[in-house]
Amino acid sequence: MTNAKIYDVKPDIAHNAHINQETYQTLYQRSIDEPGAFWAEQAALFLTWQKPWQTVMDCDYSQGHIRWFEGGKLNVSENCLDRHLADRGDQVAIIWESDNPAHDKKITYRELHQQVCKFANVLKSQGVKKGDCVCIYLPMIAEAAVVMLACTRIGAVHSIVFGGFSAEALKDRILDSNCQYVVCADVGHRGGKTIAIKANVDQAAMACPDLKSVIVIKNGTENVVWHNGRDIWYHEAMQGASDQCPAEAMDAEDPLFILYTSGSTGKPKGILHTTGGYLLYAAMTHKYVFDYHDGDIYWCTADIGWITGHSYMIYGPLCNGATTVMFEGVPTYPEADRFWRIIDKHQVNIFYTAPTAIRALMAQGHEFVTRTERSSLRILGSVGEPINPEAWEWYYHVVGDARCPVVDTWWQTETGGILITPLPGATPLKPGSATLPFFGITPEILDSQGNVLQGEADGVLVLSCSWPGQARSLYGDHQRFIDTYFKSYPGYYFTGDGVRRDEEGYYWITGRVDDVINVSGHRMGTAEIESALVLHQHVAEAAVVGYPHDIKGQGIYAFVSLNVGVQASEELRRELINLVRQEIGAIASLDIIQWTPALPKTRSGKIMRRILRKVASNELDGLGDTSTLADPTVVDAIILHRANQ
Ligand code: 6R9
Repeated sequence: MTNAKIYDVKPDIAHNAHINQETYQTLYQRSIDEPGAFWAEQAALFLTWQKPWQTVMDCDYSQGHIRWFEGGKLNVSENCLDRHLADRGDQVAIIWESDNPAHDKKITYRELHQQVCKFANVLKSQGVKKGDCVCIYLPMIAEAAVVMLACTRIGAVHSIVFGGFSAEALKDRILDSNCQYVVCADVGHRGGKTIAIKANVDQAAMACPDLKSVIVIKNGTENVVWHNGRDIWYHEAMQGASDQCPAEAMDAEDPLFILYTSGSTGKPKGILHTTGGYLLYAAMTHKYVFDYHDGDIYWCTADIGWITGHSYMIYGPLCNGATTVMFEGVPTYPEADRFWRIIDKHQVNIFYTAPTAIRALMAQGHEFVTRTERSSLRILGSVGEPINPEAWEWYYHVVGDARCPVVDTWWQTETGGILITPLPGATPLKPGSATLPFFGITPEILDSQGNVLQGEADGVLVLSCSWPGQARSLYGDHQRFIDTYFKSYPGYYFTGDGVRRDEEGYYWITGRVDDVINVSGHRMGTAEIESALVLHQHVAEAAVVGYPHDIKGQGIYAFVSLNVGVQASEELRRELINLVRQEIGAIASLDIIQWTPALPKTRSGKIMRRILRKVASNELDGLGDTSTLADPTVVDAIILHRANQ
């Protein structure tokens, strides 16, 4: 990587930036040398506390024990709303852009505050108490922000389930987090299509006996099936609700939300984030990574169902008093210029999206971009998976007209906020590299034996120090938290990602080193997909791996062996694709199914995924040692079938 292209910091950006090259160095050093003092200063700077904390941090990775600002009291909705009212009550907090380009709406901080207080009272009237978990299953409508903030106002814990997940996946998540309340919409709108939402809740609810109420936001015109005594219309409940609701004083370490993400085993993990540290980290990274200034119009295209939507569409921006754009639709509807049109329409200054979207739009040709102005843009961001240099260059040159730094931000659901990233006024950019650590972040690279590698190196990415935004546990399973993140390399948080560090100390994320694949920026456990496949009566065994895909980053490749006597057919292929979509959701769409008489296994019966990954990626020369296989001829058969596809 010695010859990687470098884009120097732009003088005009550096001139106005919160952080320049020099302040980055000084502040970074201080954050490492004196973390206690550094984080205490930031916590006082970014947040309004009802009561100061006693201890800045108390962390012991061997026990998965992570605590920040214990004893401190604050409320998230108060930080995101109330404290802004005096200065910016009439400023727009949320610009909501409908799927239909003719519709949008603007909600001021004062209006948002009022709606949040009202809905907090609705939740209370339904019996929701501090510490209760509320499941949110919503499309990208502005009310989603109201519901999230209303939960935080009364100390309820939200668990957002991405609207694209199936009824089955929703049910698993409702049960795992013991949610007794669900907030949903009747329908959603995406790309001109109507998507059933409540019907999925109804189906999930059949297996959730403890569910007390379902609050439904009316978002469409069609009639929905109604369950009297359980279902409540949001608009009706809001009508009678008071707009006065004191914000609950929460301890910094009280749970804020649970968000499910895939791991390398079948069961999704309920990542638990708490109040003070998470909010501080989201707000601080939002300000510095995007060089956010008062008055900027900021747009993150992520769905609220993912961590990026939580931290960088809602909590970080609103905590900083920003105007945040929320888009209901898709980048290609009505045409492939929709993103750029929205940027022009709302004069967006900071734009944050995913490589998969960039690649998909790049494939549509320059014209969709160049026919728009985009002159308001100042900063571009990328998140979710490694961005290939070609897509980076297109984003930089075509979308940003070579004016706007691209911040390639590496982080995870578990990290709460961005950990490795350029800062626009401080970091020279290398296309494809997430560059350098944020304040307080200490990445290390380990070899497979757990030795720390110095200088230029290639290995697994771990972090030695904690930071305030770090997850605190897996809901209901602290032991699994310890086992997943702190066991393999004692003393470190294990990220599950591979990484390379170049001669200038820049980090290049190389992708997951576990059985997690990243499809269009969505994390998926291969085990979850396999479990879905073997539910089919004709399937004997299945193994799923990722393979390089031009648009999605990784595609899903399934090796399936059928029961004796069953014939493979096009119909069966379709059935399996539908089965996986039904079990997990539309994001889990199989790209390739290869029928195989058997799977390559070791003598102890373990599937040799390494070989399957190579076959799927068409790297047939580098299959490596196959001598430990119980039956090496299986590999030949698999290769033969691949060649015939
Ligand atoms: C924020 C988010 C986390 C996984 C992570 C890594 C991949 C995210 C990346 C990136 C390279 C980037 N990832 N950002 N890889 N460069 N800028 O995406 O969270 O859904 O939990 O996924 O995504 O593999 O481990 P999450």
